[in-house]
Amino acid sequence: MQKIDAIVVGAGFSGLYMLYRLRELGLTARGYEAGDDVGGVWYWNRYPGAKCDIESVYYNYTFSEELLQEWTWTTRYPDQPAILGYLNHVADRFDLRRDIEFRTRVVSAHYDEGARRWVVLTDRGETLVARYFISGVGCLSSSNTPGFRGLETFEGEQFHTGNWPHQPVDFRGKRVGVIGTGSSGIQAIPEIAVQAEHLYVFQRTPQFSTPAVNRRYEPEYISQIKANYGEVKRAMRESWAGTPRRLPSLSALEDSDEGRQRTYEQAWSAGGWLLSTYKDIVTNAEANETVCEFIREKIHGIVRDPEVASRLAPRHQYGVKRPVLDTNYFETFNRDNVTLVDVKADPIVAITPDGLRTRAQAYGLDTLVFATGYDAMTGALFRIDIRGRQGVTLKDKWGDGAAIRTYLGVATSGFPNFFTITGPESPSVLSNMVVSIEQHVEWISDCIAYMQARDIEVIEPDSQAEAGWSKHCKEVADTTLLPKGESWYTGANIQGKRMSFPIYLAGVGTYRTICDRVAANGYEGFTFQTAAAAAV
Ligand code: NA7
Repeated sequence: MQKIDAIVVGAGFSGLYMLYRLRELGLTARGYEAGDDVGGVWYWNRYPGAKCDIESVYYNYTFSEELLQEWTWTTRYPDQPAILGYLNHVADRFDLRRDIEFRTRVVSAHYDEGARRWVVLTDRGETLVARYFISGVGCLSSSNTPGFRGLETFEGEQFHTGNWPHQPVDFRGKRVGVIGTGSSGIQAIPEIAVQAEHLYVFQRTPQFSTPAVNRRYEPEYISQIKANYGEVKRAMRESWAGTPRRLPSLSALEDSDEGRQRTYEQAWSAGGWLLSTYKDIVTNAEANETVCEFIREKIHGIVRDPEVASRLAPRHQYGVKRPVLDTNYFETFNRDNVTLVDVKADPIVAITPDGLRTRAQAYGLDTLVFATGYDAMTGALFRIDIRGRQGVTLKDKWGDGAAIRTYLGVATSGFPNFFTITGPESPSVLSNMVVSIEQHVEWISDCIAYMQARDIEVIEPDSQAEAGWSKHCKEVADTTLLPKGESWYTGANIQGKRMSFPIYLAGVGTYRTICDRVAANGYEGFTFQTAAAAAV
């Protein structure tokens, strides 16, 4: 049985940087990754059109000035191959692969209270003992394929966007069905439509999507950013969402009708989300409705068939389901080879050997694409049998009707020396993930360095501090429209999952200040034990 200092699960943005920092501290660390190589979600999400909707120049690590200077993004929004290329470059540059076991899943991690160590078992039968157990599993990495009746009988090819083959899929001459119109479906649909003989889009909930207006970067812009990365980095870290953009101080309701129209038109033409057009888009239902109305009108302006346009026009509030950025999504429904099927009105009853059957009709299909999303936030953590003190599983503590409880979204009581990078109740998916990941990794490694320097062996949040954090997280979320939405944010997309809103919404700048204050105050809210087991 091998003994090491730390085990890190996942080799995406989180795992790679965590390994780098642990190595800097002189610790022995091992990473485990189910994929063949580095990349995390960007390793698996290879579907046509897969792209990040944070602008490239902000979607990278900022810890190394040399890395910032030597890497050059070519387009405003990075596509999957570009991001995977970047992460491969990082892994090579810092020689990280030598500490990672690929094609290996962590099956279980049990805390041994006597030894004060995590005993970790992999699907290759390897057992390791480590002081620290660190999750870099990501928030959107446990894919969800609904249990449609007859799924296994389908005789054509089927794919999930979150686990796409390495070779391009050829849709030419095929009748293709895409189920799901979230970010993945909306990115893939225009790309598949230009190849397929016919594309059927099975939509349950229409989604708000605005143009990305992706483009190649001008070399002058890149030079300017590179010359100012220090300032850009500071602005990202102090911001709400992890990009330098600031929220305006004007309410949508204070502006005139013409002013609002102008603002929304400008934002639509510039590309990107319309969330930060006014200060109260996600906090005030009336303000929110003004932007919903604008986007619905745009959809009616783009889609020629008014009936199809109506079916594509969302009725929920903008932002309560994650809004999407697209390239030619609504335009795609003007093509003769594309059919929109409303599966809320006419639900899917079964997958059949030769296609799919809704209540009213049968659709012959050669290829089925599931763009049906993820068991977000907790799904990937629950896939591992994680047991803390007294054998309590993380699932017992957080799942099956119990509520998620964390301290700062980075640790949870009863699970000593267990850290969750961008865990539930941190800003995570409502921020630029890379900024949040860097902040968590740096906070965790500083904490470990603090412990090592003081001969502290065990850290664990106390349950009162934890209850306080969860309450605060909920209070902040309740000032917005988001917790009531039926979305993967709240777990409403997974049958039987308890609805909650485990995302800290005060913004990455505020969150960083709180985490830094906790550290500066000797990690207040945590308890420590020294090697001699005396509480300090
Ligand atoms: P999402 O955003 O969860 O979208 C999943 C889509 O699949 C959504 O349209 C769902 O409809 C639909 N869905 C899920 N289950 C079913 C069933 N049973 N029948 C029909 N349709 C279904 O996942 P994505 O992969 O697109 O995006 C996830 C995130 O990754 C994204 O937000 C970015 O942050 C990156 P619903 O809306 O639930 O009615």
